[in-house]
Formats: sequence, C-alpha cells, structure tokens
Amino acid sequence: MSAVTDVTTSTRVPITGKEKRLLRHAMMPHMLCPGCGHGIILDAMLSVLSERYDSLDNVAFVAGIGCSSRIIGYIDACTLHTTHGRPLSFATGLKLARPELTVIVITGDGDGLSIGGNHLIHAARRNIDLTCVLLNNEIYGMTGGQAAPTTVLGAYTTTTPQGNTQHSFDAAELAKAAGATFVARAQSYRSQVFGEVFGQALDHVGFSFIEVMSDCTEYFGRTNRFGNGADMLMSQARYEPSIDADLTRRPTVEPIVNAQPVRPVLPTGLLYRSSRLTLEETLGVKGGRSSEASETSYYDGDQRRNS
Ligand SMILES: Cc1ncc(C[n+]2csc(CCOP(=O)(O)OP(=O)(O)O)c2C)c(N)n1
Ligand code: SF4
Repeated sequence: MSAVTDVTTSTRVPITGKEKRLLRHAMMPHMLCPGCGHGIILDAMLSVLSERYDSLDNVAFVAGIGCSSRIIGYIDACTLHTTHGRPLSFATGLKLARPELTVIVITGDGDGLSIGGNHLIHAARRNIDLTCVLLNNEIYGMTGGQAAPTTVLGAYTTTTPQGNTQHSFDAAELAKAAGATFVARAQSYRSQVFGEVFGQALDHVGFSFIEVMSDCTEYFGRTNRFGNGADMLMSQARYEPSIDADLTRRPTVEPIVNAQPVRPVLPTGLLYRSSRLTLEETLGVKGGRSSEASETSYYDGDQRRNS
C-alpha cells in the first residue's frame, strides 16, 4: 500500500476533476476551517493552472506565514514556505536566479501589508515579472483574529474588542501607486472572476497584483456576527458594485464605532494595466520574458466589468 493517501477514496476530502492531479495528496486533510474563503481561491487557482499546464514543474509558489500562505502546501509544485512578510523577497531572489520559472506569490493581508508591506511596495516599484495574489480576509486568521491594516473601522477583533478605531488600507490602490503594472481585485464570492484575472496576470509581463477578498469564518465572521461561510459570501455579494469600477472612485461605507461593522464596497475585476521594463530587463538578466510582448500603457474599461 502506498504511503501517500489517495484522497479520492477518502470520505473526508472528496476532490474530483482534473485539478486533483495538482494537489499534494499526502498533505490532506487540509487545515482550513469550514467555509474559509482561502480554500475557494485555492480551488479556483488549481482550476486555471490545470487548464494551462500539464505539470507544474516550471511553476514555483512562494508564500509567507498565515492560513492564506499555507495553501501553497497543498499544491504539487515547487513551493517555498518562507518567513512572515518576506515571500516577495524570496520570490525576487528565485526569479532572478531562475528567470524562466513562472513565480507566483501567495500572501495574506497581515503577511503582505503589515510586516511585509515594505516588500510589497518595492516589488511593485521594481516591476519584477511575477504574480502576487494577496488573500484579504480583513484579519490575522492564523494567530487568533487580531486586527489587520485591512480591518474596517468599527470591526470587532481580538485586539479591538470595542470596535476598530483605525481606517483600513486599499491594497490595490497601494500596489498601483507603488508601480505594479497589473492590478486586479476579485472575491471568493465570484471565484470565476478571480480565475479570469489570475489567467491575465500570469500572461502579463511585469509585477501583477491581485487582491482577493476572502472570508475568515472562524474569527472575522464569528466575532462580527456575519454568520457562516455561505452568509459571509452573500455579504460580499451585497456590498459589491459590479459596474464602472475604478480605483479613483472608491465608494466607502464608514460604520460607526461599536455598531455592526459594514464590509467595504470595493471595485473588482481588472483595475489597471500598463507596461514598462521589468527588473530582469533593467538588470540584464537573460532567460525571462520581454516586456515588449505586453501592450504599451492602456486602461481597459470593459474588462473592469465582471458580470
Ligand atoms: C516575525 C513573525 N511575526 C509574527 C508572526 C506570527 N504570525 C503568524 S501568521 C500571522 C498573521 C497572518 O495573517 P494574514 O497574513 O492576514 O493571514 P491569514 O491567516 O489571515 O490568512 C502572524 C502575526 C510570525 N510567524 N513571525
Ligand atoms: S482561522 Fe480563518 S483564515 Fe484561518 S483557516 Fe480558519 S477561517 Fe480560514
């Protein structure tokens, strides 16, 4: 009998479809809580990858620390589970040493915007040719539900028992301002939109950044009485403006501290795309993709719509 458990025969993890060949079956069962949005995005990511690649031998995943970062452990590819906040630094080194690889960074809002915020800014500025997916569940899930820079005003967390008194961050706007040449936002609620922009991000030459609104049912959901995983998905739907999304027109809903917090209204889909030399090109590193393959600066209005 094989030492590796075949989860297709397990009653606990009924995984079907072509994505299952991209899973590390020996790592099952996974550690995500029921309803966690990160699992939805892992599934959507594997579905895109399974369409594009027969094997992931030339795809490397790099992650920091957090439940979001942990999902790379379930992907049967080269994976680097690094230190908290530092996946983009490791990914930069890897990409410069092995420019022919497709490098995908998975990070969380704590990992990529708190301790790793500086690294995100500079990776975007350098326009290194990799794809960064930031799973934003508006909280630190893995460590017990502390407030993150993305926690909305008024939200209850273990470190804000009276309601959060600080404004939250717009990760997509930050990445664009720092120099990312591809910026998109998606939600676990509409994982097909994520799949679409994830494919475009992989095709884009330069630093591509996707913020994905995800759900931490265990801490953010429970503490703020957002209900179970399905209820939380519906709350994403309720607050989603699906048309005419634009980084410069971000509608905000500011809850009153100590009232029931309201989830932010955020534009989704492709938000920004442009083209300029990558870090590999400015350094003269051979073997990577050419930014000339990308179209010059443009802003695709139609693609911002996601319905
Ligand atoms: C240097 C360092 N500081 C703090 C921690 C503790 N820590 C681990 S994960 C985490 C936060 C994770 O939050 P996020 O990135 O949002 O991921 P989530 O679990 O919510 O998906 C923290 C503070 C650590 N592992 N290393
Ligand atoms: S603690 Fe939150 S983020 Fe972590 S697995 Fe559970 S629901 Fe997901």
